[in-house]
Amino acid sequence: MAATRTILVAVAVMTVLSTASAAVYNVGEPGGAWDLSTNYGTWASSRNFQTNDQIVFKYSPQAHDVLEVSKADYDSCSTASPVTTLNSGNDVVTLTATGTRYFICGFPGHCAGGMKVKIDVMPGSSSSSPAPASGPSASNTAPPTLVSAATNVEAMGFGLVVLLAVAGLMA
Ligand code: CU1
Repeated sequence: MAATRTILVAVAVMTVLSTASAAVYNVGEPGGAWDLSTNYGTWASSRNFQTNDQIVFKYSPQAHDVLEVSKADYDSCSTASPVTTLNSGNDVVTLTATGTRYFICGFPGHCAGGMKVKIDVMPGSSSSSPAPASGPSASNTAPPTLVSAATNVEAMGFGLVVLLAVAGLMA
């Protein structure tokens, strides 16, 4: 029984560690939303996005949508080949990996009018390695970080299996 309790505590600690750093950001808030009047450069630069955080685009689907695009399409406001198209009006995007992600509005003229946001995703604080201070050129550090993110996901999955096994034993 003591062993069971130890496992439960370990699982609880692991769960807390793996979720403590996740944050949810409503794009443009406070003071704005996913609209034509928010300066997203200012909005994004004052926030520190980390892996496992979520960003939420809230808007009227009749007025806007959200396209995730490549850097080139972001720069040129091209809507021709989006990576992903979101149009629910309440779109949740989980920042699963480090790197930069690019989002624009696909409605004619809206991207050129300022509806474009780029999200630089840094390693989460649950990672044991310190966040690189290199900023925009951080893309060359992506491979090791991706490995560590995968390990975290595996650890979470393992924790879940242990929890289920313990629950089975106790039932
Ligand atoms: Cu729009």
